[in-house]
Parts: sequence; C-alpha cells; structure tokens
Amino acid sequence: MSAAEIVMQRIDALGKISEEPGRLTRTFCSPAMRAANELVAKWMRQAGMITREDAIGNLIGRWPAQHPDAKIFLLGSHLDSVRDAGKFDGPLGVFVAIACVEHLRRKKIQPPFAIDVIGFADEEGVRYQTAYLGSKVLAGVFDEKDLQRRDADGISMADAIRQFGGNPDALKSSRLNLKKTLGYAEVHIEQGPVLEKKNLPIAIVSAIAGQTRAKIIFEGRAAHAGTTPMNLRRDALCAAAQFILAVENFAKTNRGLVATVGQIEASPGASNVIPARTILSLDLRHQSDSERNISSNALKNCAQKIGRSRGVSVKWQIVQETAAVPSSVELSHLLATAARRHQRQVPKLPSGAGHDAAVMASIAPVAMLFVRCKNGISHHPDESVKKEDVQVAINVMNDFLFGLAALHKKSD
Ligand code: HGY
Ligand code: MN
Ligand code: MN
Repeated sequence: MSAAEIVMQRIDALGKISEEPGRLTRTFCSPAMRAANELVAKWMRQAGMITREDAIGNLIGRWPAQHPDAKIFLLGSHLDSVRDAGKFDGPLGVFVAIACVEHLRRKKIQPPFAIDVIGFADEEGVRYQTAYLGSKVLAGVFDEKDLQRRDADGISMADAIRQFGGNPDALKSSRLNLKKTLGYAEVHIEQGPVLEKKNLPIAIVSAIAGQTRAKIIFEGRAAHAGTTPMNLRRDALCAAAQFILAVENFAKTNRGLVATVGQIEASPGASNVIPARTILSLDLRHQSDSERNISSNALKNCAQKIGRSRGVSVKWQIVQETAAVPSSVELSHLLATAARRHQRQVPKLPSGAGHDAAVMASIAPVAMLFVRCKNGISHHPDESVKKEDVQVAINVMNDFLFGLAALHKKSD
C-alpha cells in the first residue's frame, strides 16, 4: 500500500471519531479527542516514535536523532475539528508528517535533528471560543486567564484539561525549548478554490491572515409580541439582523477583508416575546493588521449606531486577536525547492484560514504547504482531497526534510 493510501485510510478511520452522532465534531479535551489521541499515538508508535501528551493535551511523537543534544524540527497540525467538519482539516498534516517519519525509518535515514510530530489539542477554538490553545502552550504564549473560561455546559477550561488527563497548573512546563527548536512545517488543505482553478496539487503558503474574534451583545427589552406597537419596540434580534447585513456589506466593499457572523443566540427565545437580548460572534480576517483593526473599529461604531437608533444597548467584547504572520523566507525557499522537484510551477498563496503555524511563528521559522481540496470546500463534510495530491505532498515533505538535513549538516 502506498504512503498516500495509508494516509487516506487513517483519515477515514479518524474521521469516524466524533462527539456528535451522524456528523464529525471533535472538540478540545472531549472524550472524542481522547479516543483520537489514543488512535494517532498508536500509529506514531508503529512508526517507531516515542509518544507523549503535554499538560494541555497536545499529542507529540518523537523520532529521535542520533545525538541526544540534537535540535528538533517540528511537523504536524491539529486533531480537533469544527462542528459538522470535514475529515482532512488538521489530520492531513499530522498523517503526512507520520508518513515522512515512516519514510525515514524505511530508508534507515537518521537526520542530524530529531523530529517531533505534533497533533495540536485545539486549533479551532470551538469549545472555548479562543483558538490555538495547544500551540499557544508550546510557544509559551498561553494566557492563563483563559483557564477560567467556561464552555456551554459551564465546565471551566482548567477542569476540562484535568478531566482529559492534563494538568492546567503545569502548562508553563510544556513550553518548547526555543534553543533546540529548528523550525515548524505544516501541510494543510488549501480550504479555497485556487489550486483547483490552476489544476495544481500543491502551493507554498506566503502568509497567514490576521484574525479578530469578537462577541457582540445587543440588549433591548422583552415585550408582548401581540400588544407592543412596532414603533415602541426595542427588539434585540432586529438590531442584530440589521448589523449582520451591515457586516456583510462592509466586507463586500472592503478589498481583502472577510467577515462572518457564525453564531447567534436570541433570548428569551419564545415566538410570542420580542427578543430582549442577542449574542453574536464576529470573525474578521485580513492580510493587513492595520486594515483589520480599522474594520473592527468601523463595525463597532456601526453596531453602536444601530443600537442608538433602536433603543438597544451594545456590548462589544474582543475574544481573541491573532496578528497576520508571514512564513519564513528561508524555510519556504527550501520547501519550494523540494516542491519544484514534483511540480514545475509552484504558486505562493496567502492563507485566509488560521493555522497553528501562525502561533508557532512566534518562536521558530515556519513554512506551510497547501494541498488542493475539491471545490475549495472546508469546514464541511464534503471536504475532500485526491490521494494522488497527498502522495505529491508526502514526496515534497520527504525531499524537504532531506534538504533541511543537508543544510543542517553543512552548517554544523
Ligand atoms: O478558522 C480558521 O481559520 C481555522 O480553520 N481555525
Ligand atoms: Mn485547520
Ligand atoms: Mn479549520
């Protein structure tokens, strides 16, 4: 069986591990994540790796170097998913990385550095609305205040970590040794239509867009749906609806900006009561941080203006901000050199999606390889990738590690 066929098989098997019947949802520190870590750790051990979980639940497989003091190169991606997810977003990067270690083992190649394959514990931020929890711990930029966050069932992040078998009091000790970290490379589906349009399997990622995640609360007044005249209402859901369309229109008229209201909650939630309160999520992305910040302020003013016109108060809470991150020029050059051995023309694409690489870039050079996905669909069960493209990605990553080893040997 080819390496790509094994990757596809593993993606299918992992794709069946979900916390929701009939659809794929695997969130931070859930029982499904526990089952996922066990399964992936088994494959890592079969590949000859030593496995461990760190204090927040990142799964880490080590392919040791000859020399115990050797530096470490990091590969991987995330094992958590969004709700009703596709099965490639995250796991593809972990399984291509394991395939590279299996290649080294088969060829009895011992690079001058160790390799850690990481299955990050939480990239999507579904359970606690703040993404990158796993990579933030490894990069030493985790905000301990987040441990007090509560999920929809009122479980604090600290308790969720404990229940998972992690240790919320030991997160600092999970930080990577920066002096030993050579760099990080991640293979990920493109989650967009460009490679399909160009009819190419792979691309190099030039930069990762910055993100603002906000929570917006419109507070009006509940009243009787039958007796309250239209001009005397303080309807929080109508205010939210007007704002949501304003967000869409604002993003359509600001090049490079994408804006999404993905979640909305209306209370008290009865058909004959005028909604008193709505809580919305807002996800803003742009390759330029200043443009993103200007947009965030403009939309906050827009929400407040709508609120004033409707007698509805507005609370605007920034949940998380992640700066735009350029990939490492050197590491991307090495990756592109390897890629050109398998694909004559190798485009460079910016990533509108966030990735753990955006956080890892704060402690090490990062590079990313995009793999074509069908119709650019992602965060959807129809997400799919061709086996042939996975094989190209594995071949490129094998050559990339080979090139990195040669470079490393020269510099020693
Ligand atoms: O939302 C994102 O960009 C990524 O899938 N976490
Ligand atoms: Mn992802
Ligand atoms: Mn995703």
